[in-house]
Amino acid sequence: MRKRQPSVAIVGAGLSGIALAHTLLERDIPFVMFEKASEVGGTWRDNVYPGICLDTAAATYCFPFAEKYDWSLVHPPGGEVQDYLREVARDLRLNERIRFNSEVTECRWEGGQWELTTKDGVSATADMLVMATGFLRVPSIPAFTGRGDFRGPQFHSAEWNTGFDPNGKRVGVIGMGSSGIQITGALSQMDCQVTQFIRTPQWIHTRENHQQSRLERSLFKMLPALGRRIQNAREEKIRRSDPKLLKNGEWRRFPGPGREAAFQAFREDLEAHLKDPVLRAKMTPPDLPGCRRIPLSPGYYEAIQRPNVTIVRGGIDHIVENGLYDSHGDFHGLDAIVYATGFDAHAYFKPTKIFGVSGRELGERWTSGGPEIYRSLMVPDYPNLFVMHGPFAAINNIPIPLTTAEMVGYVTKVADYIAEHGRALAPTVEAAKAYVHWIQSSMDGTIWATDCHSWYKTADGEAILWPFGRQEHTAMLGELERADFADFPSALSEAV
Ligand code: N01
Repeated sequence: MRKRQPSVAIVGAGLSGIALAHTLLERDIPFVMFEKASEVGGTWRDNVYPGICLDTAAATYCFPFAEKYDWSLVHPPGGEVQDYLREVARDLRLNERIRFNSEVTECRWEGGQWELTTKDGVSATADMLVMATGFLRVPSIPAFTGRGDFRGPQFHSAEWNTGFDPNGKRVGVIGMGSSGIQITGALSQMDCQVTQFIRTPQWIHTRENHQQSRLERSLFKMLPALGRRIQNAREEKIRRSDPKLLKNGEWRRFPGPGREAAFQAFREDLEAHLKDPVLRAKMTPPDLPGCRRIPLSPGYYEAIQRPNVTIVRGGIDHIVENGLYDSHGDFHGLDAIVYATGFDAHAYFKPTKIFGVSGRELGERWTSGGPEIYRSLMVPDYPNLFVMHGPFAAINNIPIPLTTAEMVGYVTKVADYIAEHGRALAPTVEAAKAYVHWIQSSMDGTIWATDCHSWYKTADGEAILWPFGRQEHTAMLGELERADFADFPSALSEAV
């Protein structure tokens, strides 16, 4: 039997899909990509609200194979990140290989391979299936009473109405996650009245966003390692003077002096920025910092003290045709409502239906039985399936391009195995259970084990994220532990 490389179907042309495609091109592994939109970019294509910017340092947000040295700011606007992703896709000539406007609705393991069907009824087959569909993709708008009665424009932050001009309007922003903070910050500088409705205030990282100096830029270009060290030193200096101890997130993981010191630093920062005791009380979060992702905002505290911004602490009671009533019963007249109310962070690949060996649908299986996952990537009974950034993935404390590169490395290890042996692989139920147990039992003592509220947690309060650091991540995806897998017949073994 002559061996052949397995073919790969990638669903999603965002950051992870592009990273994987690059590696497959390099290794001459055949692949096809499906993208439901008309261009690449994922979250950076979809989120175009005013004020959007990258909240990690851009220097750590590049693909290792496409380093970029000339970002306008350390935390550049979202549009610049989207331009970067577009350019990388163009340079890799990916656009020729991506089936745009092609939403995959169903994937079925049939005859030792994956059969994919799109919304338009087009079908395709591949030996391996990678769901690179992102983890904050499905917007969530609570079922507010009366929402349908509102007469003005209303939309989710990730579905910004680009034809909407906020100037001269009374705009309500519901929510104070990273999106609500950035939107309120941007609107506060326009000629509009902004009312932000905050059910739970968050701690904010007020780190300065500066331009890279010419020296930094040239160093980045000529000597990437040295340039990065200078950048890190500068970031470190900022961290020391302005919320401290953020370097590796250790304080999130273990109680003790580190956590107390971080709490103290955030509290002092809030007090230094908000002198008015009423506003300060309104903006003081009930939870310790670190349970949620801490939004970066150099100017948010200044923004909410501008005369055109009003903060309402509390929930929404109901919406009417010209505004809304808050949970205190007060009416707020509004011309537009922005729902910065977050995402279904546990949707993963949904609404695509994925049927494995037993014919059971994966989304339904996870809903009824909890997330059964191995190394946050693979699933028992679903051979050669990879869910990028699946349950318990490191979406909180390690730059996404780095974790993505390690996941891509793992996918190729499996590809090598199946090319060599002509068999498909899925983790055993025991191996997946052991992985989930390892993570769950490691949550003890972390900030996520406290009674705090965050999109990292499910409705039942279970934290579904990676509680360790980078080193553990690298080690976890370093080796293919053959004993953890069951093998299955594959269409590859029919190859001649
Ligand atoms: O969403 P969120 P987000 N009534 O879930 C409120 C990334 N990101 O889109 O806390 C009233 O954080 C909810 O209130 P509460 C980043 O990882 C990155 O802002 O549930 N309010 C909360 O205030 C981030 O963590 C960038 O009480 C309701 C808000 O809506 C993640 O995306 C930029 C409500 C939701 O906050 C999500 O951020 C933007 C209700 N019924 C986002 N339901 C970058 O810069 C919800 N809320 C890279």
